[in-house]
Amino acid sequence: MSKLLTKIKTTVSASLNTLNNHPQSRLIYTSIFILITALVYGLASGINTPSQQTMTMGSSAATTMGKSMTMNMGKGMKGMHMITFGPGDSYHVHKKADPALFEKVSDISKDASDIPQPINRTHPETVEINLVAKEVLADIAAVTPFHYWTFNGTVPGPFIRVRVGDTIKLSLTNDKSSSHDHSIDLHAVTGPGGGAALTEVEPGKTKTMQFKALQPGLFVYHCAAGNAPTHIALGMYGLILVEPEQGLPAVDKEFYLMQGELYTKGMLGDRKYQEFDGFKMIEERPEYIVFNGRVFSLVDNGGLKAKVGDTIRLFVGNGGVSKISSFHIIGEIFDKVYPEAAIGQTLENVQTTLIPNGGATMVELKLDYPGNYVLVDHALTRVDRGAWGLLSVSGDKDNSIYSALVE
Ligand SMILES: [Cu+2]
Repeated sequence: MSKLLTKIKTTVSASLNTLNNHPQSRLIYTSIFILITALVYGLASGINTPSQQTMTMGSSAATTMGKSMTMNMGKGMKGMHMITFGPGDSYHVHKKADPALFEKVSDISKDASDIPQPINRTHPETVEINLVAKEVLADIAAVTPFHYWTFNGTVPGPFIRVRVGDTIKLSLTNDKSSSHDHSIDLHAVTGPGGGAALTEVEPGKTKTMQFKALQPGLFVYHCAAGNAPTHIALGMYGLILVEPEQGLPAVDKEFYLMQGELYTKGMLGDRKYQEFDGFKMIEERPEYIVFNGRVFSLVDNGGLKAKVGDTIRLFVGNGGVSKISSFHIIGEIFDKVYPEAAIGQTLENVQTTLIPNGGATMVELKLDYPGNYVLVDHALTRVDRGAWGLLSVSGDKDNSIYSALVE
């Protein structure tokens, strides 16, 4: 490489000697020399050992920050893996999956009312749960299809309801159309990995595990196949309620919602197919922050509906993978909060409650006044990214509670 540079320098110097009396031409030749030298050094630094190459990724996140991502392309490795320092598989780029290969789902969002009935029995039982890991194509927003990875075709996955002391036999089938292995880690499990290693399953196969629900609470479950945050960010999460022995207090209605983030190559609002952006994910810069999988999932037909006098309970989880939710209902106060969904001591008269990533909360409230109440993550710019829904309450107004004063 140094011989090449010497030759270039000699050639340029010879040319400069003949142009001694032409300062403008000298300037041009000097500029050309600097440019060629920079190019040669650039090429030289790109030639590394076969096991490692430095690549500038096409991600807007990476290029905006002027970074280059070092990718391990070692012999025998599948695809390209980002060099990271976690215990599991790092974020990696596979050959692009063709979106046309996956089933198109008209609505990715889980119905917030789709919750099993409270458990009435007073003794533990063995409960069988069957889940399907299914990759689908669905809209994040109008004309914005995305390749979601799900449990049972919705985000979040099914609400699972068992009782403390129950033995759960859980089967996870990975749909044969899947592009990846999948698994399930339930935070209700006591045992290393929460079930992940026992259930990691290839496309077209089923694995079954058994666990005992030792403690009551409302727990997140999620896929933990590598790279786990990728599988979660693509939609593989849900909630499992382990009821205490005496059950939860009776309410008129229960609802199920989960906040989650979507990391897309395009910007918020881009109306075309969106590829997943793992670099935005590792930088914790989601484009969309939503409830139940997509924008407007809890609005119009998907909105929560109740009437004045009802007592309601909301099971609210946070799939994340990065943002803590500051859950709030505009114009309401939570009568009771089970902080972090712990079943034990509750808080009363709470305005906003935190939901950690991979965590949940339960809130209860009696509805006293009709109208539309907006559910939000009170980090309010997230509302513009989709993090809101509606609780519509029908019934008669009590002006002593809330009314305009005419002057
Ligand atoms: Cu998965």
